[in-house]
Amino acid sequence: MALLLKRLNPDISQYRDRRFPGTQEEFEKCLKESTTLYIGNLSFYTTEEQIYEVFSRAGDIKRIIMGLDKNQLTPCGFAFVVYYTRADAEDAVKYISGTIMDDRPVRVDFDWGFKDGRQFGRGRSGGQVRDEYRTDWDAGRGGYGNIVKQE
Ligand code: GTA
Repeated sequence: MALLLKRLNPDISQYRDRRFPGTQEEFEKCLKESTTLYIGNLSFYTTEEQIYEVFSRAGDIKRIIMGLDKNQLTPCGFAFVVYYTRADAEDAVKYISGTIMDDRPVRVDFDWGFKDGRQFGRGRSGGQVRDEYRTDWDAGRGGYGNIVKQE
């Protein structure tokens, strides 16, 4: 019963994609059924091969989509991993979240599903939004955040 309640909990992800083309209910339904995961807090230097190596431990991978800076077209610290089955995606969330890759704990989040265009950072500078606002130095993610760099 506890497991069932957990599975139906709408807080399956803290993240809400403001560009999702539907209602909150439709968004939550996608999250509960999807075989797509968002992998965050990656180093810009982590490769698709490394992601494959780690995430295939949870099951066969259908597709990996690297997140790209929309201006430079270089990796900008996230990826989508698509499994063939929901069970494998759930195992990856359970067992791979927090795994250290290139000295950083990766964040594994359920995702509503990949659509073309979602591979690009949405920050004004081309990378991820979080890298616009960061005030700390992060060598694996291009140094200071973009707003600090511009000051
Ligand atoms: N499933 O957690 C996620 C996730 N994130 C963070 C991004 N994506 C995610 N998908 C899932 N789970 O396809 C997806 C997006 C898109 C791609 C790139 O990755 O759906 P993005 O990171 O560039 O832009 O997305 P996004 O997601 O639209 O940014 P958002 O939600 O505004 O902000 C993300 C984080 O940035 C916030 O949680 C916060 O930490 C920081 N941030 C945002 N605004 C500010 C601000 N004004 N000041 C300080 N920090 C801020």
